[in-house]
Amino acid sequence: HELWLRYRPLSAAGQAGLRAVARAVVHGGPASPTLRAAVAELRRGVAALAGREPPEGRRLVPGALVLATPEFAPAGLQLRWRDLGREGYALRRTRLQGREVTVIAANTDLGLLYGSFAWLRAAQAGAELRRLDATSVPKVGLRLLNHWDNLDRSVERGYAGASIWDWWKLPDITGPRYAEYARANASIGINGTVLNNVNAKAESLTAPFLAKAAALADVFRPYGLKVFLSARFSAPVELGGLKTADPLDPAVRAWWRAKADEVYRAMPDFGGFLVKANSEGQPGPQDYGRTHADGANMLAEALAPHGGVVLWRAFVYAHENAGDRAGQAYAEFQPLDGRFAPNVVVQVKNGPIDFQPREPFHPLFGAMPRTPLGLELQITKEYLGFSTHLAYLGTLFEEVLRADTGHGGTVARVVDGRLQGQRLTAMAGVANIGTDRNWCGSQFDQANWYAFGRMAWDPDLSARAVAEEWAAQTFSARRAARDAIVELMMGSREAVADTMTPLGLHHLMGSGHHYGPAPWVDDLERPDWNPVYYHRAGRDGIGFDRSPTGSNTVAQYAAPVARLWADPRTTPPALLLWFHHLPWDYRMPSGRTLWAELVARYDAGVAAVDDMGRRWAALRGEVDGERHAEVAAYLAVQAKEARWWRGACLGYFQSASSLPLPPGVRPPE
Ligand code: GCW
Repeated sequence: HELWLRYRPLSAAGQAGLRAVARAVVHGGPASPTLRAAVAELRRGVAALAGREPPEGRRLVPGALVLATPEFAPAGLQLRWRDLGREGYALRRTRLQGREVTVIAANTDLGLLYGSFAWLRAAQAGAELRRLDATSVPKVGLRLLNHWDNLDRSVERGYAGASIWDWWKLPDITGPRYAEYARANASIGINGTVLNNVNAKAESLTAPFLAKAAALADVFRPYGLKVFLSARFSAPVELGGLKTADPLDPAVRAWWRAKADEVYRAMPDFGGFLVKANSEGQPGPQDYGRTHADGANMLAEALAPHGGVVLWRAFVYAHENAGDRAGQAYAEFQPLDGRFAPNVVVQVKNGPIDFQPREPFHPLFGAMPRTPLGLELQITKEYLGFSTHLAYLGTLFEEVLRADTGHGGTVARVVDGRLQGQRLTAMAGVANIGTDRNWCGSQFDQANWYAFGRMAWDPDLSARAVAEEWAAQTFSARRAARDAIVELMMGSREAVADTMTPLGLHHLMGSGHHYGPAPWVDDLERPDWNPVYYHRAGRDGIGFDRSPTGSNTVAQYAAPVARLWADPRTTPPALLLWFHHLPWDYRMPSGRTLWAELVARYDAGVAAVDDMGRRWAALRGEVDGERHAEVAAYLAVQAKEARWWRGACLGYFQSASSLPLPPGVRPPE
């Protein structure tokens, strides 16, 4: 339960090397709580890694770790402070006043804390600490966890126990766990957290709950973690007794202004509101004939005097707008480009449907150049086998961040603001954290929290580099073992995509819970909840036609992308059935028919999961027995369920295609 902050002892040589560069932790004091956290982390980390705790001091002794800010910069230190911004840091081995020291430098104490964690990371990665010269500044401003935690401590799409927010005992009892949570977030650069579910209850904005949130904010503050809240759009009616929540109504606007003032009295550094409006039955401005911009701007006006932001979600769909669900967010939001107040971020899920094992990137990225667009990723694995299946999501995050939008740059460049000159930038990850002893429901799910934080700080980090860091800190710094774990992680998400929804299929999961196969379901109250709506399998073929002959939502992409994906011949096989409805005998690039390819992909999924099990078994002895056994047990479940998926999907699709299984393929058990 120490997550990636285990600080296991280094080898004897490593320990000697580390001691030599960490003889003391030197700072200028008087120490703020944040600086105290940095000093404590360095001392604790070195003590555990090197077996000796460095003393804290003020004198520049040889081999010191020096925490420097512009106010406390040892004579002789030359740095381009301005380049470090508010949260960045520099790590530099240098000679100061005739002594070899390591400087961790930043403009703020929070930068020092981030730098301290980075230095400890480098120490564990076996970096050459005597030649350190690195600078890092976060590329994205708001790096947020979104908890879908309810006030009764249930967690929507949470698979790691109950909510860690013990609302009943707050605000008086804050326990050690909240500080551990904040510390873990700081270690990977996460600087904000939305405490409650986007399917929000108005109660979360009442005085008693604000006091509870404020108690958490007090614990989080030293770690640079700001509190945000999900706001229910109709709160003025539910809490304020108003007749309407119309965003253009002066009384409604006044209510929100007063509410914002109250929130900031409780939490002077409150981050802002996250809002899900007019989506899946949630109230919103469209209930009053207004637009998303009208709603967001009203809240923005209330928060602006305090420096708060509105994160307004673009995850909207309603079955009244019959047609292709994948096109609704673009249709509602793109025309509003340029109409949002400057402190509004439109928060867009990575893909146009809903956190599937694979989706194309969302067509809004790049298409709203005058609006800050935040990227919302899901860390919790709602559609990827909950916490029982192993799927490292770093590769999924990397795939969307590196996707070329066709608007002149990648999704990463839109999100970090560089492509379109945005200064307000955000990445959000739907948290997978709960009361389970391992925090996340499984050992490997911790990697997804880790990867989200690291890639929000730097969207250009590779999934592999992040997996290497995580595996070394979490399991083993021994190169061979680490690499074997990384290999297993790198293929794991593809294995899940093949197991469940290969070739661009999507939303075949059991209704409601989203676990396990249910491609046959066709009787839910909303057509766009039925798997049959998405796969459209029949005698004639399979897939959702989003090309010009179908819903044509492919046209929402920039021309270079739309042109490629409008034609099955130039659509990557991994997205083929997302954009096209094709006959079963369609010839794939592999030379197989589509039907044979589908069978081959489901087989590949099973084989990959079996292979993960074998690779993990070979690591026995490299990983402590308890965690080894736990992961092995989970992988056995996954192997069983990969067969369940293959059998159910191929059996069902065969009933639709009426084709025999391709020669040489055994019927699924
Ligand atoms: O599809 C969904 C999930 C819902 C979730 C929604 C959303 C919070 O199944 O549980 O609600 O996405 O993102 O708003």
